[in-house]
Amino acid sequence: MLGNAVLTVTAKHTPKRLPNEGGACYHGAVSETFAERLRKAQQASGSLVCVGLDPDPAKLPQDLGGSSSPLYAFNRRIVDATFDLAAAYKPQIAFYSAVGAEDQLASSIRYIRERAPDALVILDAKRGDIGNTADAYAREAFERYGADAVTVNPYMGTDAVRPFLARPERGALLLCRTSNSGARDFQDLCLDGLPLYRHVARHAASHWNQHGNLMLVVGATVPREMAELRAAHPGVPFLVPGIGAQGGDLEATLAAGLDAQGAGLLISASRSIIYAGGGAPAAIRAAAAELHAAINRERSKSRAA
Ligand code: OMP
Repeated sequence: MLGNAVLTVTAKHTPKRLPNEGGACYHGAVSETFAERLRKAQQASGSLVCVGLDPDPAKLPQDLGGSSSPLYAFNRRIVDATFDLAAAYKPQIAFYSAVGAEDQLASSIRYIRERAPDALVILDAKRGDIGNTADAYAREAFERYGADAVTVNPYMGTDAVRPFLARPERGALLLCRTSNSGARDFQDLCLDGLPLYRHVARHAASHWNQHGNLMLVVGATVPREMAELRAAHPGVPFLVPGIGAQGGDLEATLAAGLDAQGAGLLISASRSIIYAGGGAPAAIRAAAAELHAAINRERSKSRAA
């Protein structure tokens, strides 16, 4: 029973393979690839923490109520409190566009560049549309906002992801097995003996990763699925949301997802860090420091084992 849901089905097939050149092509030499940027961000900070910048206007710290740019002011506070603890920041675009605050998103990204120049900026926008629209979305993420990477929904296939992968110095983070409860509705469906999310990972790794600039999004709420994905794709880095407010198991996540070098993950948390102690700077820092320390304890154990 579909109720009033609308399913959109198109008649055309998308090409099976990603051409070497195409879509929003990268022109010229690359000074640093996305894979190198990721490694550098993790090494410079000694951290796998990604701080999610999801500022809900209804939950802003009271002392920022009088600011003319409250989202930006809050993000500055978060970045000041965490700049030496985070390998990445991940603003979720909806929190800005919903209130017409794209300018505050752009200012926040500029501030991250000043305060934490090695940290990655991941624009969480979960894009994915036909080729020319996807191309515009890629320009929005990489040119308008200057993000290092963007989250992408691969459901529409090759032409929908191609523009996000065409620049070797920028990354595409593909939704694979997401953290939410509804993920099982489709992502876990079995097809030719494998769940759909394993097909996404396999196709992405074998057809879409020519520039090594792809990560898979795998939730901390599903460590068993993460372990399967790590075994099948030992060299692909994962973005891992679901720690903190969603109740993901950090220890199980690290056991499942760390790669042979004790890295290969960005562990993302938003609400549990930014609203700690009502958004007081010391509490934000303490929450990020606790996550950072807990991750690094497990990494040391895994290296010693
Ligand atoms: P917290 O639950 O507050 O840590 O926020 C999680 C953030 O990660 C939100 O911005 C979500 O949109 C995002 N997210 C998930 O929660 N689950 C996923 O599977 C994927 C994402 C994402 O792509 O970032």
